[in-house]
Amino acid sequence: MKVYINGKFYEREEAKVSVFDHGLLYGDGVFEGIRSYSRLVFKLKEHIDRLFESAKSIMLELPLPKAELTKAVIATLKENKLIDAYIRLVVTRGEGDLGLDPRKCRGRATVIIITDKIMLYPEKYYKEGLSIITVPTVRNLPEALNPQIKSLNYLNNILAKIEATNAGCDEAIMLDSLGYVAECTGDNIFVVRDGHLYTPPQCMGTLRGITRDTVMELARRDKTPVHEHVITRHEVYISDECFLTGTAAEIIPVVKVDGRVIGDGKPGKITLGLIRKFKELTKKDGVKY
Ligand code: PXG
Repeated sequence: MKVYINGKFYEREEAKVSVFDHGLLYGDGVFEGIRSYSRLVFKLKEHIDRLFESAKSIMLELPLPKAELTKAVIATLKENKLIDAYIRLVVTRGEGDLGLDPRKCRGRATVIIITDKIMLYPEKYYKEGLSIITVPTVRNLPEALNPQIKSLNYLNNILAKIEATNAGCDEAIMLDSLGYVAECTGDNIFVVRDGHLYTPPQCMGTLRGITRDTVMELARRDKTPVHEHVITRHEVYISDECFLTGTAAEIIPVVKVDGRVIGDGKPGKITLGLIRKFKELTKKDGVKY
């Protein structure tokens, strides 16, 4: 497996960055998780755009333009002869000294592209659905570290994940600072009620997920009404269906939340329909390599 670092390919064992890299020292950097299906990179433009937006927000200048970065992703996939892949794009502030000041990194951001075989959750999760809980750790406040920034500092989500696994659950619902449902640790959340789809708006503690956007588009195409609206835990409990969306998980049904059975305790009809349509889309939509 070859890893791209700043324009060169390195064997996995040789793919290293400095211990003075501010990505390691401070989580100062941004990232994206992308997937390719049958040599088609799904929503590559959207991921590259979001990476640049995250970088702009933290005043991190990428050493290469979008077109070059796109080419580098494709080159890494080809170098590794991957057909179905998971792609991790990481940009750190670069090597500096022990001080916080990003100026010490002299604008030399580190660009890393790791590609691997596709990560799949166990099939049983998709068939039977997940059991999840709400955890005490609330999502980062947008006015502190905006969840729209996919930064390398993921401790907020990691703490929530730890709380979920401590309780024997696979995923966690994170609330925003007002107590509304924000999202899960690495996925967005949707509920279905009376044939309508609801997901929290992106303005509070919610990342504007690319899978989330795709699912909303697929549902609207199908004439299913979609609402970006605040959701309370109560509304999750009494929903007919619930599911999570993310690049890694794709669309995954949820059948139990905080001990409450959702709907009839099985993945719902609308959820299963969206899973099927999402699969069809990934087979034909994407950047070819
Ligand atoms: N919310 C958060 C907090 C995320 O990190 C999503 C939603 C879904 O967004 P996309 O654009 O992927 O539909 C994410 C994405 C992991 C992992 O290992 C998760 C993400 C990225 C990389 C790895 O679970 N998150």
